[in-house]
Amino acid sequence: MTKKLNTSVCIIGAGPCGLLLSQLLANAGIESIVIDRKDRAYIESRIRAGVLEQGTVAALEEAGVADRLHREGLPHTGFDLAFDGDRHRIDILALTGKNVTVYGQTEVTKDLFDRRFAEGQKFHFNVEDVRLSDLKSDTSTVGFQQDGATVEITCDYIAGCDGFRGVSRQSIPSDVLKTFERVYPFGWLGIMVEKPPVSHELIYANHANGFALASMRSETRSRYYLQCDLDDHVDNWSDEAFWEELALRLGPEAAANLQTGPSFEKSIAPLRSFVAEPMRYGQLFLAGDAAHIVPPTGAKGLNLAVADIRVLARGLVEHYRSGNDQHIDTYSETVLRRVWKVERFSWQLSTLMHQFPENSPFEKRMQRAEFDYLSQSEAASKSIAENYVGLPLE
Ligand code: FAS
Ligand code: PHB
Repeated sequence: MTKKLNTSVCIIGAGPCGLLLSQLLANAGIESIVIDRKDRAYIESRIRAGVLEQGTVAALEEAGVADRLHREGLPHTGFDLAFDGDRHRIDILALTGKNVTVYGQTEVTKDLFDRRFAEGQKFHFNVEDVRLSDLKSDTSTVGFQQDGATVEITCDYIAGCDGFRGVSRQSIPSDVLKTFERVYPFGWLGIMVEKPPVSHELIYANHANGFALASMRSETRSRYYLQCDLDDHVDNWSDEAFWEELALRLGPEAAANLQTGPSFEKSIAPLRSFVAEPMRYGQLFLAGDAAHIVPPTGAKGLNLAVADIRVLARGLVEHYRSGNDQHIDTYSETVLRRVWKVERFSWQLSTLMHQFPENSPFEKRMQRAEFDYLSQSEAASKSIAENYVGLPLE
C-alpha cells in the first residue's frame, strides 16, 4: 500500500540548504515537505563550517533564526595569512566595510530545526531509496521507502538540497548534466578542543610541512586543521603529535599562545572543487553541495549554499505570489555565475596556502612571491578581502 502525499515544494535534504528553504517558503505561506535519509540528531551532530558571510547572516535574519547567532556569534574584522612564520593581516573591515561572523554550521542547523519544528514543518526522516520522477511534467513525484512503507509525494517543484552524495543531481539525465572537478592531492585533519583559541582571529598558515588553520567556535572552544595526506588516518595522529605539528606550522608567535588539551572531535575531510551544470532540470532545482563543492580554505561551502537558497526562494515566492517566473527561469544561470567566481577564489586561496607534492621549486617561489605581493599591496589584499566577506548575490 502506498501512502500518497501532496505539497507545493518537496525538499530533499534537511541540511542548512533544505532547512533554510523550507523556512523562507513558510514565511511566504508556501507549504513544503522536507525529507532526509538521516534524522535530526545525526544532522545536528555534523561538525562543518564555522564562518558566516554577512549575506548569510542576512538570510538567517530574514528567516527569523538569527537571535542566538547575534547573541553568541563572534564578529571578525580580519584574519591572518602566514607564510613560514611571517604574518599578514587581511583587514576585511577596512578594505570592504564588511565583517564576517564566527558561528558554527552546527548551531545554524540547530536554530533552523528549532524554528521549523516550532512551526510544525512536515519532515520525513530516515527515508530510503528516494526516486524522482516526472521532472518535466507540471506535477513531479518523489517516492521513497520509510519504515517499510512506500511513500509518494506529488509536488509542483523539487528542491535537491541533498548534498554531494545525494540522489537529486543523479536524476538529471547524463546527456544533459555537465560536471567539472578538481580533486586536491591532500585532505584536512580537523580537531575540536575546549580551550581558548590561539588568536582572536583566524590564522591560515602555509609552512614547508603543509597548511594549517587556527579557527574557533567560541572564546573557549577552538577548531584547528592540518593539511594531511589523502591516505592519512586519524589514528596516526595522537593529540600530542597534532599539537606539536600545529605549533610548528603556525609559527613561534602563535605557538607561544597555543593552549592544548584533549581533542573531542578528530576527522579527515578530502578537498575538491566541483560544479554541476545546469542547476535546474524541469521542476527540479539543485542547491548547495548537491550542485557544487569548494575546498574549505575560503570558508565558502555553507555560504555558497545559502546564496543559492536566497535566489531560489525569491523565485519560488514570486511564482506563487504573482505567477512571475522570471527568477525561477533564470535561477541556474544566476547562481552559476556566482558559483564559478566563488570556486575561483576557493581554488586560488587553496593553491596559495597549501604544499602541493607536485610543485617544483619555482612554484613554491611563486607562492611566496604572491604572499609577499599581498603583504605589500592594498589592491591585492582588497581582492582577497572582498571575496572572503562574500561577493554580491548577483
Ligand atoms: P549537506 O550535505 O549539509 O546536507 C545534505 C542533506 O541531505 C544531509 O542531511 C543528508 O543526510 C541528506 N541526504 C543526502 N542524500 C539523501 C537522499 N538520497 N535522500 C534524502 N536525504 C539525503 N563549508 C565551509 O564553509 N567551511 C568548512 O569548514 C566546511 N567544512 C566541511 C567539512 C566537511 C567534512 C564537509 C563534508 C563539508 C564542509 N563544508 C564546509 C561544506 C559544508 O558546510 C556544506 O557546504 C554545507 O553542509 C552545504 O549544505 P547542504 O547543501 O545543505 O548539504
Ligand atoms: C572552521 O572554523 O571550521 C573553518 C573556518 C574557516 C575556514 C574553514 C573552516 O576557511
